[in-house]
Amino acid sequence: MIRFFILPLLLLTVWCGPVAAELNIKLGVVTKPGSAQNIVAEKFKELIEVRSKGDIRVRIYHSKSIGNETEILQQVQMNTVQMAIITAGPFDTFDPIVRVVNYPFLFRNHAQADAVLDGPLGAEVLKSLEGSGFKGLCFSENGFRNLSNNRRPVRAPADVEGLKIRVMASALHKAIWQRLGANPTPMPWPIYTELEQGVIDGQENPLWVMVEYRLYEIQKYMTLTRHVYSPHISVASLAWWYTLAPAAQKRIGDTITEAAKFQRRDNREKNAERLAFLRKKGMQIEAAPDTDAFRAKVAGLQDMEIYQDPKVKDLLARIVEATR
Ligand code: EAX
Repeated sequence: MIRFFILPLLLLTVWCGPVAAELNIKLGVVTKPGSAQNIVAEKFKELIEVRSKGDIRVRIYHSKSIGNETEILQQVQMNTVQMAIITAGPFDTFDPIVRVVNYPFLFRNHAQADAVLDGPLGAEVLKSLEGSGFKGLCFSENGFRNLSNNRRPVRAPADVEGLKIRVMASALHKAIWQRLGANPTPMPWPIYTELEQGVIDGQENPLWVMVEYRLYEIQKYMTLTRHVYSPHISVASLAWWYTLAPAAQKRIGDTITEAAKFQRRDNREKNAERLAFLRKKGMQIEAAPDTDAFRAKVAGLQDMEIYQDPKVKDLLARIVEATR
């Protein structure tokens, strides 16, 4: 008797088991919902879950629930987290190649940034990350970074003198603010409390950060310095990537790129509105700083030690040429 029941049961398990070839992706961002990184992450999740009919599932870990950006990247290296969307700055300690995309006053506008980053030069940056265990997938954006502080209006580099400015974990960002005469302090994101308590006078980030993290509550002055165009890089764990079938790799790569492009458009569309909002909240905004003076102060930065790796130096030279 029993045999008759067991056979169909066995067949059932055989049929049902492997059909659900589910891929579960843990994706990390440091920021909270509403942030630039989260918009990429949520778009990616939405698109890929629908298109794979649930075969690929994405769980987003955000709001520092699995650590700061450096710590998330370490988990991606170990494949305990499969994907992440991380500001280019903190990649600096893993691969100095990112110093080329964070070079000050490199890109004049968004179109130029997109052309370089989505083209062969950007592809070289992504490829280089494989040396540190990351599969570089695409660039989304934080945007152009602006200085804010709570001490005084800043129009020219002389006004920056002695300000304590929080910077990302990046040798380049530290060097930039040293050159500008500030007192840069590397610190992981977020930094609201440190600003509020006056441990630091200021910080630098794109407009969306001022709004989403409510920095207008505790920072009186902002200067549209646009000193660095700050991308995020979407990465996958290389150890995990190698285990995927080519079709899955392609689907993930294409979908995250689509999400990144969606986010860049979305971010840019909202900037005018954000600026108006920050003004309304009482921030004093210097919209026409002496950019030439800032640029002159950081000129020659490519001759510093941080650019001496031949591969980095060579790629920087070619990107500078492409953006002339
Ligand atoms: O993405 O650390 C930083 O300044 C980043 O730009 C911030 O996490 C927002």
